[in-house]
Amino acid sequence: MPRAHPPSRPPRLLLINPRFPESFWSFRWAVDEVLPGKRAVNPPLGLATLAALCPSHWEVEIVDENIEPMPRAPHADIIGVCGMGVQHARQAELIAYYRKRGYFVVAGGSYASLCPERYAQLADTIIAGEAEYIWPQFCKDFEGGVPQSLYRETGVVALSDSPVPRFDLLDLDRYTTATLQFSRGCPFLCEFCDIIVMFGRKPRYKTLDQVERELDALRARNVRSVFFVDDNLIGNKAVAKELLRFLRRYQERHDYRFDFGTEASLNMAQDRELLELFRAARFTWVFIGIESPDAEALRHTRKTQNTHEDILTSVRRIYSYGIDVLAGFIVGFDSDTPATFEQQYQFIRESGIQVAMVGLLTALPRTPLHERLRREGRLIEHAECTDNTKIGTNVVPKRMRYEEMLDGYVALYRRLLSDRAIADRVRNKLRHLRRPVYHGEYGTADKSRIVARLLVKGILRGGWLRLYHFVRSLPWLAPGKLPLAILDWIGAIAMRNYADRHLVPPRPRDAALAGKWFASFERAILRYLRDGRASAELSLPVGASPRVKIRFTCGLDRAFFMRCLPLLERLLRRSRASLMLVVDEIEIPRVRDLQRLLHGLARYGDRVSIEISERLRDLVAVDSSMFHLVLERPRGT
Ligand code: B12
Ligand code: SF4
Repeated sequence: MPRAHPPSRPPRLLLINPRFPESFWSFRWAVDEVLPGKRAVNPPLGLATLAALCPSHWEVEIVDENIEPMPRAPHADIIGVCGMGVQHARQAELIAYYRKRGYFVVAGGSYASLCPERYAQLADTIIAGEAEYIWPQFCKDFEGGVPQSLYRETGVVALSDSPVPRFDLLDLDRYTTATLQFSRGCPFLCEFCDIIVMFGRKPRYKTLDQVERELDALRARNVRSVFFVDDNLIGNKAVAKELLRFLRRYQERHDYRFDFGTEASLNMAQDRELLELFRAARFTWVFIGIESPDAEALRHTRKTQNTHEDILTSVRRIYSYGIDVLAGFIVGFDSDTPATFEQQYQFIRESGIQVAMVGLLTALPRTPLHERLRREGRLIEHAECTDNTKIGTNVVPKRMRYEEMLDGYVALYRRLLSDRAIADRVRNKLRHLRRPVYHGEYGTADKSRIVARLLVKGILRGGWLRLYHFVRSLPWLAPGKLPLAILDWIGAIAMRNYADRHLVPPRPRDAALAGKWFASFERAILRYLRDGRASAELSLPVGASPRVKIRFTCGLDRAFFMRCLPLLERLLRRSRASLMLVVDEIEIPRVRDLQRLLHGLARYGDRVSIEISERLRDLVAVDSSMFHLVLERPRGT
């Protein structure tokens, strides 16, 4: 298809959500091992909204690479790829791949909105900002054969103009929770926040009619759990109360069909009417940016809304309405010292907050924090800063050394995710959380399956000590609280599992183990190595886990693949090594053997990259939602 020319039939648009690198928010262990039939936490709501903004005669499809493979040669004229900062590398890879194959490629989403200049060399068109007005303009221009390279929203989008997202294009059964957005923007002034840069400080709202239509659409798709992805649902309390009253009536009419959750600021705790309404509408949890128990740090970062009352008192008041609290915490504020870690630990433990997302202070582009740190010479210009829960940031702390901050951060997580601390938090929460709104959104059969999996794969695998802490944390005399305790353990073990794999320095024993393993691997496939049918390399980079690269070429037989599988599996099971498989040339009958090999390695997919020659790409099916399927090296990255 010629780029930028109008097709003779209605355009076909494919929208792609690139694979996320794993983070705490992936809750990988819970999704893979415990929750029946799920592949990811939330669907790409931005893409479903964009799909609804297309002219009605356009054919639109959505592919979420977090639950299904990316298509190699889709029937599409335009490909739109979204992305947060954490997805940028994969987003860029996908854009380059599709562009090279002649598709017209558009980039959009959170990161393109915040820094469109990073896409200038990558995409044919960039959509920067909310898409409600600029996307229809692009569609018109595309059909007219004159698409521009950049569409930037500079005005204010009225959310009453936002359509009901095309939920029908999403496979909602594969996600733990569906999403819906009521408002954008937040009235507060937190110095590090990019939300107010992107969406402004005057919250904008959809109408209740729109919310009703979206809920009806979700109900029609059998959804039970809904996350209101507002930046701050109570940005305007009067409007929030109206919404909650509406939701209460909606739930009454529909037999309390939904469990809701949302993000809100801590000042919700000081309004009892609001809390009562949250409870009545059946909000089971709320995510709050607490950031720090230290008032000085909060004042410095201009988060003064958290300083009106003792934070523990606020959290416990929310609990007293039966609503669970998930929270974000930050270390690295200007007033933070090495003593801050202990203070954060004690606060999180006492508050009983189980899903405590602790992140390092990160300066996102265009935020006031970014400007200030640059002025002060405390910005590490090219440091990776798209995931604040990784070990590393672009901020130079003021009252501790950078390394001290990283060490303290990792140690804080290790303490929080010990079996004892998990159990202490369950108990500390349930002591104050009376009459929980949450009863578990699954049916009886699924509930038993979930508990059985948690016990076998999570609790017993953790040994006797974990079993002991699990048992002592359960509310034996208050069975109504049991589902929440179970949910907390699932979330905590998922976070622990992530931390065990990602928040640890490379283990010297991995290098030793990989060295030994490699020698025996070479022996096992010696004859293939000798005549050049395969090659294998081991690298032991300083400060990183071992890497093994295997190249397959012509002349391999089935025995080779059968020999490789148990050996590779052993390497991945016993160490944190990563594996790169390069498939240059293999004969057609060997494709099935390769496929079997991949099937056997799927459970370690997050550490396995696969590069396949152009000729074989259409013959070997690689599920890019499981493995990292290497595409083109993108231009400009
Ligand atoms: C829901 C949400 C999540 C969910 C679900 C994510 C998902 N699958 O989509 C969860 C909780 C899993 C999540 C996790 C994370 N998140 Co988040 N998340 C959000 C939140 C609150 C809402 C996003 C949303 O659905 N909005 C509703 C839709 C309708 O709006 P939209 O996405 O902005 O889309 C509009 C336009 O951008 C455009 N558009 C969207 N896509 C596309 C694509 C194309 C081709 C085009 C043309 C246009 C277009 O059209 C839409 C309509 O106007 C935002 C905050 C926010 N307000 O954006 C943060 C946000 C996107 N998350 C963020 C971050 C950092 C993360 C994490 C990295 C946090 C962490 N440290 O772990 C993780 C990483 C993800 C992971 N590993 O799973 C940042 C991203 C920063 C950035 N600019 O890149 C945000 C902006 C929050 C913040 N304060 O900074 N997140
Ligand atoms: S309360 Fe949250 S969304 Fe609002 S400005 Fe602060 S960090 Fe941003």
